[in-house]
Amino acid sequence: MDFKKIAEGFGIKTDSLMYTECQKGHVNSTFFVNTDGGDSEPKYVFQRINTSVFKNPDQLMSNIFNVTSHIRSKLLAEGKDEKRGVLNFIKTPDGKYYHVDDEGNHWRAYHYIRKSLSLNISDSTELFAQSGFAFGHFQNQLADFDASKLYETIPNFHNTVSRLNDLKKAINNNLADRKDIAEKEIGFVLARENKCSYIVDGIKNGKYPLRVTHNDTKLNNVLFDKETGEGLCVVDLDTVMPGSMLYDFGDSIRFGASSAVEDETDLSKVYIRLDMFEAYTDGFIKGLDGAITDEEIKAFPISAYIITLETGLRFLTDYLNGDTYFRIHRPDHNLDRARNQFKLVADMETKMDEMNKIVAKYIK
Ligand code: GN1
Ligand code: MG
Repeated sequence: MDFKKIAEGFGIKTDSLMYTECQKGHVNSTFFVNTDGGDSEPKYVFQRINTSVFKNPDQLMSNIFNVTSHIRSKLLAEGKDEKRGVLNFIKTPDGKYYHVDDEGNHWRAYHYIRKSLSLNISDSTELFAQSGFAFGHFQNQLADFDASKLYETIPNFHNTVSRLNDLKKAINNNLADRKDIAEKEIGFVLARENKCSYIVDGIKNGKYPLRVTHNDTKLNNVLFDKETGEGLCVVDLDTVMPGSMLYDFGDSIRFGASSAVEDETDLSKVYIRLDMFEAYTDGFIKGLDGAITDEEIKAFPISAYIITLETGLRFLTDYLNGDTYFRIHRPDHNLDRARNQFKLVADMETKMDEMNKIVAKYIK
């Protein structure tokens, strides 16, 4: 890939360009780009959009520009630093949201937020509470955003029932001939299929309101201030769509309240940390600043359970299909990830009462 040419695609002219690849995402490819020479911080982030997942880059980027400009105007009105509180995307010289290179790859670019860091795992309850605040606040900033302006970038993204149906299809098709290897994991999901409709039904019957949600609230999608540890900015806006806040809560817990990283293979190290669960609950509710109902709070524990089950069964589906969706770094990576998520699910089953007790403190 010719990064200098890609930079030029965004009107960035430079003699010295260095880049490193970020290893965190499973879908797009992300590169930190330095144009100053030497060993200073990166200046830009370039991302190659995975167009087999995000099939309509125009709609995807239109969402992102609309959402970020909405948040920017909020920050400006509050007198906050809009350079660090929201991602600033760069348009091409002819006003486009992305650049297509000679090989047909779609690229977007934004300014790197200086003195920031992102984490795959943290032991700190304070930091995790900060991430909860950041995601809650993000939702709050978008509470008056006109949802009809948003395209659905991936239909049925958190529809756990349709995810379950995809798994059933993958079991039937057995494309990669791995059904027998994953027999135990398949059985684990099928024994819990009646749980999958909980949030979907709650949305359908009006128990949980539709809100503009982030939908991919992993700890590593919040940037922290390197010096103060304050949650600065929410990133990875590809899946901002109308949904339930329960998706956002649940996904944060499955990732950040786990005692281990998502692909840890020593399952004895994988369990849900209740102190982290409590810290996130507190930060998230504070960030939402009242924009939440008691019914939603009540469903926090079950949402963590369902989103963990959903993510595990998505990894399992991809394993059965031959690893065509999530980027893998070793053979059986998706099976390892699925096993890890199912260990968390099983652990949450034993801790449901304690989680319910924690959230009960927040219900009026
Ligand atoms: C993917 O690309 P990344 O790492 O932000 C996935 C999420 C999953 C997550 C599991 C668009 O997120 O839904 O929860 O992997 N994103 C998409 O780590 O499918
Ligand atoms: Mg993502």
